[in-house]
Amino acid sequence: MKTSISIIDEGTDKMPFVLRGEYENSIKKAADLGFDAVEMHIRKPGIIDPFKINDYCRKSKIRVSSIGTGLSYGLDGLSLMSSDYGNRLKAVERMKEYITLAKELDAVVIVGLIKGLIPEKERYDKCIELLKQSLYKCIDEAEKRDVILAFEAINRYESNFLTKIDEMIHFLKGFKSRALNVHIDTYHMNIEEADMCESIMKCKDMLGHVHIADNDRMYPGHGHISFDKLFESLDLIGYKGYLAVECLALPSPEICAEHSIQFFKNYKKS
Ligand code: LER
Ligand code: MN
Repeated sequence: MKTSISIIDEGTDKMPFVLRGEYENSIKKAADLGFDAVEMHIRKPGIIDPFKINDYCRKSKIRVSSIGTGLSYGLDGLSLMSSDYGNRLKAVERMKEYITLAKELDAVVIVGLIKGLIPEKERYDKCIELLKQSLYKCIDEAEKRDVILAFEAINRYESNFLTKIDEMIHFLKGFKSRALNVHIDTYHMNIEEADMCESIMKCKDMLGHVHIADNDRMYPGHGHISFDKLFESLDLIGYKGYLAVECLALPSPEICAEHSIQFFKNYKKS
């Protein structure tokens, strides 16, 4: 079981990212707590120096598991399916920057809200076509650089399509690309999936990344998700990637991070 924890430079209380502040400090904090990696949520990948990040990681003997891209949608409004050509182009360019950075950091790139949302009154098939056009460009870049794009199934209250794992698998298979993987998040699964273990089994050979949060989006162990069963299913499909804690930083980032690593340690012992 490889563990990771989400980090962000500047975040609001509502964002489900744990350690906050300068990446350098969070990387050290995560390593001191015993995490194997950090998941970096980044707004502007173009201004991040990968050599510095790799240096911080080397000093602390920790890795970067994944790069979160949602801030480009949430803060900059970029959408890979925008009906505005300029916006779509910027979203693709931003994705290419994430992919370039991910190559340097040996991390997967998460594709979640940057896919965009289908606007009310807009035709589903038109939006999906726009998304596909953008994705073909991202896939080219990802394949060229050998970077995995991990597509997150996000629950119906935050997204309005590809909310279920089944739908996501079907969508991704259509591209026939080795660069595309499914990304599951236990918080979203608890809302969308009838049987979370069964859904994990369906991801065999296609699972690229896992987010861990309890049903109330607090740290694992706070709510009622049966993580041991989910971890067994991940073992059964041979998942070798990271379990990245992405949850509300409550009651405080530090307490949340401590509870999370303790949760993983207790699981390993049992
Ligand atoms: C991002 O990974 C996520 O899970 C979404 O709910 C956006 O915050
Ligand atoms: Mn998530």
